[in-house]
Formats: sequence, C-alpha cells, structure tokens
Amino acid sequence: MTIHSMTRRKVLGATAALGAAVLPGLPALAQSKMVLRVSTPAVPDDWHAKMWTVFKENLEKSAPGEFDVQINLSASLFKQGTEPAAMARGNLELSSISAFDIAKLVPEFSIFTAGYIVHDPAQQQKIFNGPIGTEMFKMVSDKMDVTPLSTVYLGTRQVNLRDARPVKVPADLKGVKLRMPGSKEWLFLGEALGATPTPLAFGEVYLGLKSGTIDGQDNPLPTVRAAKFYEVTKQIVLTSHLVDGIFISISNKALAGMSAAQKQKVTVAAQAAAAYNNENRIKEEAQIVEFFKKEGMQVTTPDVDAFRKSVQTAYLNSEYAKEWPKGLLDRINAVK
Ligand code: KDO
Repeated sequence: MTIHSMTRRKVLGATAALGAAVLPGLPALAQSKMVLRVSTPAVPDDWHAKMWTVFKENLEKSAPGEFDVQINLSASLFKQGTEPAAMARGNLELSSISAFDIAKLVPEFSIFTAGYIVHDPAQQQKIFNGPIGTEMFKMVSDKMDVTPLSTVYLGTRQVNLRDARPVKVPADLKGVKLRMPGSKEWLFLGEALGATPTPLAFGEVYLGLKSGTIDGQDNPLPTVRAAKFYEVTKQIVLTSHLVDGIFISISNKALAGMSAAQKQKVTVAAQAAAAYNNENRIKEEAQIVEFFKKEGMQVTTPDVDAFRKSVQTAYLNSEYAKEWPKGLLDRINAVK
C-alpha cells in the first residue's frame, strides 16, 4: 500500500530528520526509539484490542529497537471519538478510527456510515484495498492529517435489547431508547432503524443497560460477548444493518518522522494486525449465536428486507447522500 499523504518534500525532510537522529558508532538499541502511542476504546478481550499486540510484535521483529509501541485500551488515554483530533495535534500516533469519525471531517466518507451499503467483509476488503480505498484514504489524509493504513472488519452490527419484544420491522423499534455512540452521524443510523437514538460512550453502555437508562444498543456480536453486554440484555435482533469497518490510522506527523523503510514496516504491521482481527472475527461471528442461546438469550430474525428498504430510503433522502461523490454508490455496488 502506498502512503498517500507524503509529498516528495515531506519524504525528503523526514529522511533527513531521521539521518540526523542516527548517530554513527552507536548501536541501534542505544539510540532513542520512536514512541508510537495507541489509543482505542476496545476492551481487552475484543479482537480489535488484541490486534494491537500483533502490530507491536510484528514491528519488533521487522524493526527491532526502532519503535516503542504503547497500547492503551478501553479509552484509557483518549475518549472514544477524540482520537483523530489528538492525532492531528500530535498527541497520539495511532488509533483505529471509524467511518463515523472520518465523516465528521470528510463528509464524502459518510457513505460508509450508511446501513446496508457494504454487503460483507470480503467486499469491504476489496473496496478499501482497491481504487475506491486509495481515493478515499487520500482525502482522509489531506483533510485530517491522519493516514489510514489498513481496514479492520469490526463486525456486522446487530440490535441488542434489554427486554425481549417482537421486532419484525423498523416500526417495532418505535420509542426504544437505542444507545448509539455520540455523534450526529451515529444518531442518524439509530433513527433510520426506527428507534429513538440516545448518545452514550462505549464505556458507559454496560451500566446504561444494567440500570435501564437505555433500552438497547447496537454492536457486532463479538463485541456483545467481549464487553459482556449479554449479561444485561435479553434479546439480539439480527438486523445486520451495518458491515462495520474501522481503519488503523497513523498521524501524518508521526509518518513525517520516519524513513521510507520504517513507513513500509509500520504499514505491513498494520496490515498484519487487521488480518489477524478479520480472520478471528469472521470465524467467531459464524459460531457466536450458539453462545448467546446457551446464555439464555432470545436471538430473533426480523424482516431484514423491510429494514434495508427503510434504512436505505432514509439515507438516500438525507443531507449525507448529497455529499457522496457522484457515481460512488454504483462503483461500490459493482465491487463483487
Ligand atoms: C461503539 O461504540 O458502539 C463502537 O462499536 C463504535 C466503533 O466505531 C468503535 O469505536 C467501537 O465501539 C470500540 O472500538 C469498542 O469496541
């Protein structure tokens, strides 16, 4: 993968800076390592938390002694959704950012926040590893000063309710206080599903469900297990409304301090981390419904076509769709 953000001048500058930092005669280990701080809201047991260890170990092998990767899970360093701003300011080097985080600053990207657009994880990889990904990631790098390095399948989002109820069509979610992460792009998705969206940070969802301040939440099922939401909910409704992706991204400030070889190694490590997550998450999703049933949960299948129609109509008539680059929806649909 190419690093989209680097102008020729920046690359030359970065190489010169690195050259200055390497003192002849000193072994590599004695020289200072470049600190790469990672912040993510992911809980330790989730694949997209564990993937950072894969990233770190991959880099320790390919570039021994060159980087100090510091992994901060459960939003312990930066609050969920604040990572892109922290990276742009130079206070954070790496995170896995969502399409929703990106859409705030790159409205064209909101096409990937819309329900029922991407079909499955294989198509998601093809989209982002092909020309569409190259174009969209360049936009991200130019506008956000942060460069996506790899695409992580977060899973397919499902509705998860505190109390069981019949849910066939979006109207059945009327009045349900459905927790969504706290941005208008997320709230729009909750509304499109027919619910009453309520913003709440991921770290507060378990208690919100337990205490009843929210009636439900939506997340991919491996996350429902890893964050133990099944302990405080009774039903999973298999709406499959969003094949969700997050993007391992690095601040352009950090990239500017690296040699071309280092950039390459960091990119390869980010791809290995994503591959580890994707493989394990897809495997887990294929078997996980059994786990919830054993836990005594009701797992129900709604009229997915009714949800699809309603959600797609909401998006196509929205302000968001006006920002989607001309022809992009057709190009996405043509990726098989
Ligand atoms: C969530 O808050 O529901 C969400 O799934 C949104 C994602 O973009 C991502 O931030 C994720 O939480 C966290 O990594 C926790 O799994």
